Amino acid sequence: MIGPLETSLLERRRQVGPLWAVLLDPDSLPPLELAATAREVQEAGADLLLVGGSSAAPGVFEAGMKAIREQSTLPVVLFPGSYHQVVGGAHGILFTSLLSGRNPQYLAEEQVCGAPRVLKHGIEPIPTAYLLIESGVPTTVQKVSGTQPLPREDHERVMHHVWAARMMGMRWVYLEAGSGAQQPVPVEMVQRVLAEGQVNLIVGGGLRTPEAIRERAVLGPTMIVTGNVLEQRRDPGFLREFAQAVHCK
Ligand code: 1GP
Repeated sequence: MIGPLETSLLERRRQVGPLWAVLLDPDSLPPLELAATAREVQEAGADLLLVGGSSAAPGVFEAGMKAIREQSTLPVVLFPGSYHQVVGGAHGILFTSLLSGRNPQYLAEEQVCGAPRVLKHGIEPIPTAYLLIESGVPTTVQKVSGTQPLPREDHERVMHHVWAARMMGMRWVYLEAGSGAQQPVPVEMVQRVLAEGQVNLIVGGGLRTPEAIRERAVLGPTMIVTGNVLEQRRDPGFLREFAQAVHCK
């Protein structure tokens, strides 16, 4: 069933073009920095915030979430690396399965552990197939998950995963090159998934320039995710350029 958050995201997508999601990692930034980044990207035109990381000491996500919610009115969507990161205060969660891999922990075990926490905190789940795409050098998600990415040239195999995801009821597919990826997801792959996938498409990983974003955004995905680059540079002009690049209709 589609919930109110998903409905409002899709409505905004119709209004502004692809949505710009900024990934904030409470493992990398202290609460004050998270809050400042959340405020600044909202002012620059971000549409939602993703909160996630690949590890977390107890309490880190709770503190980060509280700081972000105090400084931003944007929808906050969890994008957890493990079920420990499912904390209260979020509007929604990308309830992902790492479908490109064959590690049962990330295909189903984390989800089984996370489900009661999602219910307890009243967070809206957005069923999402997470597909890791080869991007040059091994990425953190590849190492942490102990899975191999899908080859970047094998678009047919990627489509098989997209179709399987849809047939399993996942309405969203995240094509992920990995945080800090050397090469983002290929433009041609984005094009093919949009043409034949019939899913809401999220594209992220290694998008460091407005040009790289625009090339993919013009094709019409539902959402573009940036993370790393804004932890390094976030002056207002640069942030606005990102927003404009994503929102090209
Ligand atoms: C990672 O796709 C996101 O899950 C964002 O990647 O940090 O490279 O922007 P970057």
